Amino acid sequence: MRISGCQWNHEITKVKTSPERDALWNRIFTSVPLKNVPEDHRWNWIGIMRLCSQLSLMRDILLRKPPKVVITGKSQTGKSTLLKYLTGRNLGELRSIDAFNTRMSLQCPALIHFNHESILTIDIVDNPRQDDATGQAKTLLDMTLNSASLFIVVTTLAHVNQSHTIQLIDRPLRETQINILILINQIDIRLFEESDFDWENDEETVAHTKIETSSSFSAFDTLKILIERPINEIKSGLTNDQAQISNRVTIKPNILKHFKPEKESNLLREFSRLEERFRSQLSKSNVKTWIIENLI
Ligand SMILES: Nc1nc2c(ncn2[C@@H]2O[C@H](COP(=O)(O)OP(=O)(O)OP(=O)(O)O)[C@@H](O)[C@H]2O)c(=O)[nH]1
Ligand SMILES: [Mg+2]
Repeated sequence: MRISGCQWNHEITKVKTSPERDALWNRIFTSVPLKNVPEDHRWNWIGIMRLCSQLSLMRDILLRKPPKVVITGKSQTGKSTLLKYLTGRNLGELRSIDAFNTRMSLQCPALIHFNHESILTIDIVDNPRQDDATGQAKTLLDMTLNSASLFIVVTTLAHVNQSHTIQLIDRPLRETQINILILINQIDIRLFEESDFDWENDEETVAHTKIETSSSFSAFDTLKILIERPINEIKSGLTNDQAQISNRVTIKPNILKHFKPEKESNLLREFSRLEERFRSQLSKSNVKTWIIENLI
């Protein structure tokens, strides 16, 4: 980067002929090591300097405009919770006081670490719920979708059907090339309803109960059954080309932030302890992995 910023770099990378090159070389480089570079190696050096300039330019472009990841979905599905996870920013202070809803589109930078030492800089946009009657949220979404690199729709199993999800991804699927993640969030809520553990016990007892390895309840299998219907509904509800859908649309179940009560937390820990595949399928880090896979 320092090489590309030097005045001499601009001059030497413009030369066309060998005599021009050597005249400039001898004038610019008056000290070792560049002063002593033999004439037949000088074009190689100039090639490296040109590369440095190009890399520096690319870096500037990337720094000025990080890829934009746009989050949307219905009310209270976990959009702002996802923004907080990705950016570390809690935007709760920007909510209205009487209702806990996000009221405007908010853009925040996020650093995604990958391959141990690499960092990807992105902008995350959190949108207001897409189920208000004013149409304002839709306009905001249209604006933020402009120049978006990735699109995330957060939904849950609480909705009677997934027609809102289908509506939300229909346009970006038809009018853009961007890839889409549908996050089926708050899986914990339905999972607890499905599990048949003894809820009559007092909090304290349940919080320390261990599930027997021999228990017939499989959180992983239950999860598979729970998400089967919404996944099929989304896939069959989309009218776009099926190959496009399978290339561009990913559907993942998730738990972004589970219940506070001790007994639910304990149960979730137990499910994860008994079935590693359950834990890995619901891990929040899957969202980061998807972002990296789709941007790099
Ligand atoms: N149980 C459970 N609660 C969750 C999960 N993810 C988020 N929540 C909770 O769900 C509530 C709504 O989350 P938000 O992130 O504010 O939802 P939102 O989609 O931004 O809501 P709006 O801005 O109103 O559209 C909060 O109380 C979260 O703590 C989850 O995976 N499980
Ligand atoms: Mg919100």
